[in-house]
Amino acid sequence: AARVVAVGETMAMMRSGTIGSLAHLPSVDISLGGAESNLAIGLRRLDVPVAWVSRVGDDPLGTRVMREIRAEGVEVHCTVDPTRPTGLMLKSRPNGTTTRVDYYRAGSAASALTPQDLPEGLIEQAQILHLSGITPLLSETAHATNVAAVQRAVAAGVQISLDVNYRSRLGSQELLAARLGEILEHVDIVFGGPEELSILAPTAGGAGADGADGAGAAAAAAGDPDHRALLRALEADGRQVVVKLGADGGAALADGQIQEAPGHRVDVVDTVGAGDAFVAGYLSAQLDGLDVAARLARANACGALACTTPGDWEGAPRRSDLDALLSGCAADPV
Ligand code: KDG
Repeated sequence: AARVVAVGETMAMMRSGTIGSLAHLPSVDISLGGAESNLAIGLRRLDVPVAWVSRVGDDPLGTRVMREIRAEGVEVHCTVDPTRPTGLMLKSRPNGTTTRVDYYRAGSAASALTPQDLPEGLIEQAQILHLSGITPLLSETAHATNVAAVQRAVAAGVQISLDVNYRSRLGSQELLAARLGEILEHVDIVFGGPEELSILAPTAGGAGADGADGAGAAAAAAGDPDHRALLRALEADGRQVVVKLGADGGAALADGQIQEAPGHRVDVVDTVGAGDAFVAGYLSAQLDGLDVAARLARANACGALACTTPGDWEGAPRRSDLDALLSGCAADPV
């Protein structure tokens, strides 16, 4: 049985590796991206049995999304919706320093997620349910799906993990705070960049989260909220709060103690998806029974390695990649 169940939208992705506007480039590659399936793939590569729940359209891109995720060894539970298309995301590099993302996901199949899409017994048998702050901004029924998943996890004594993953194009911080506020008291592990955590804990300072890439990569920018204060502000009995600090690594609050771990220096090719790999590293280490320091160390290694290849999930490491990085053999990233 799956030890982790992740719920959320995965979009087909058209991406161009060449610098230039999509207004002129002659070709793109096809891939896929979705924070929760990125996390699922990241966990599977670290040998954790994992299931992913979603909806796709009855179209070739939906088939492709399911095939690719299945091919990674993730158990796929996807409703195929004949009335709506699979969501689409365009990723391009207008110039050498910018990645541009355009969504075509309004009205997508996954935006119509409902509690009926959650298979009977799946969450109940898992150890961790993983949700994100993307789903509640897709639609009211998608939000209701997150709430229903939480209710089922709580009833079955399953731990709940939440990655805030704020996507400003999907809705306001106020709406996200209100919707996540409905489930937060049940969340056992919260992940986010400093600005994302401040959406849940506005009194701890800082505003203006920009979750453009989910990697927390902009975390070191001047004016960021104090991450230790944020961890404390979200502290609750038995809850772990983990802040992603991009190139600076991460910090976690558990059992009243704050642990910090520095990031790895790697040649960065693409930071998108690094935050998902970080979470996969953390959760897999927890499932391996490792302590918080070792969870953070693995999370940082996974986040760093995910940055060394293009793509949102392709660079998620296997255990051998982690061993190579931690023993210093990965000093020449691809
Ligand atoms: O976390 C990486 C994601 O940003 C990407 O894979 C797509 O889920 C996605 C989103 O909503 O941007």
